[in-house]
Amino acid sequence: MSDTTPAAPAEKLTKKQLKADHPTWCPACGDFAVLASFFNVVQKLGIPHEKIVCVAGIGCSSRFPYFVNTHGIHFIHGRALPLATGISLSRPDLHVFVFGGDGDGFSIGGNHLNHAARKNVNLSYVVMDNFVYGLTKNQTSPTTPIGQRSKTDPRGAIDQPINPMAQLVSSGATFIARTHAAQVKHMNEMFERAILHPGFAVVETLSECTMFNPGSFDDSIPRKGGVFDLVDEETQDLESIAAAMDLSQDLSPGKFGVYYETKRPTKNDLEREWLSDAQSKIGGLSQRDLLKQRFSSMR
Ligand SMILES: Cc1ncc(C[n+]2csc(CCOP(=O)(O)OP(=O)(O)O)c2C)c(N)n1
Ligand code: SF4
Ligand SMILES: [Mg+2]
Repeated sequence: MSDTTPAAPAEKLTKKQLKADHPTWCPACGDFAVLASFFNVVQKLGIPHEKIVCVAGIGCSSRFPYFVNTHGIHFIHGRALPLATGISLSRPDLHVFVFGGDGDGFSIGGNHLNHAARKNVNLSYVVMDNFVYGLTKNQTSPTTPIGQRSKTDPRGAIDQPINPMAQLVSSGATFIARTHAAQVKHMNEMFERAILHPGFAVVETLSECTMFNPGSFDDSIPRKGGVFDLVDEETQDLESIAAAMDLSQDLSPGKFGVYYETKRPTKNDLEREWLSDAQSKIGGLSQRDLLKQRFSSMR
């Protein structure tokens, strides 16, 4: 949650104002629903238009910033989080969103994910997980199930996939939820809670790649014979890492909802505190001079 969320804007933001280019995703790609949900929730919360920043790496899902009319950056594959961290720390008045895929977030960007999460950088991160590299036309991703065929594993994936929820729980993120692009109401609710959370909030969103992995998430779509099983927040201890880890052990299709939610000082707050403390001790140096002094002491 940024310092300005959910400040009431002077005028209600419309979808027309938020929309940019027509998305170039394939027909029925799950990412369309994620985009629609983003529009809904941002409008509902009344985040001021000029305070929204969308950052992404590379991938079909990472094309997100092109399709929204906000500040935005389409950055290097796997590097959206470090860039977004800099934006969040230097401009606490902005609400920073990061969008990307399973490859961008858990493969090439996996290490950045761990560090942005443990530092509790104030931002909202949506991983659109389709169990495949979509943009590069069907390679095995870190979440591809064993046995699933792709161009890199024509006889079926042989490597143990990562468990995204277990990885997120162990990363130190302070808000972790799981949703499904075909369950719009639930996805809206998860995004809204993530946006309102102060700190590193991540929503793992199953988003079907209709081109290279059709039907992949049918087992959690009731109208296709699946089960959409929700986390029972009456009985689940949302502040327990152990309970969240337990939940994450079975993701086939597993539970949907908030796995973990806690309050911990953000890096933004801690750094701001450190800076003003240092400034008052050293006699009103600017942040830039303070930084220069730090660097020269390291020579
Ligand atoms: C440094 C670097 N390595 C590899 C690539 C090629 N590449 C582009 S997108 C991508 C994977 C995309 O998969 P994912 O993040 O799951 O997004 P999706 O397309 O499935 O939404 C890869 C390997 C690249 N652009 N840059
Ligand atoms: S290739 Fe897959 S992920 Fe990419 S736009 Fe098409 S359906 Fe969506
Ligand atoms: Mg993918």
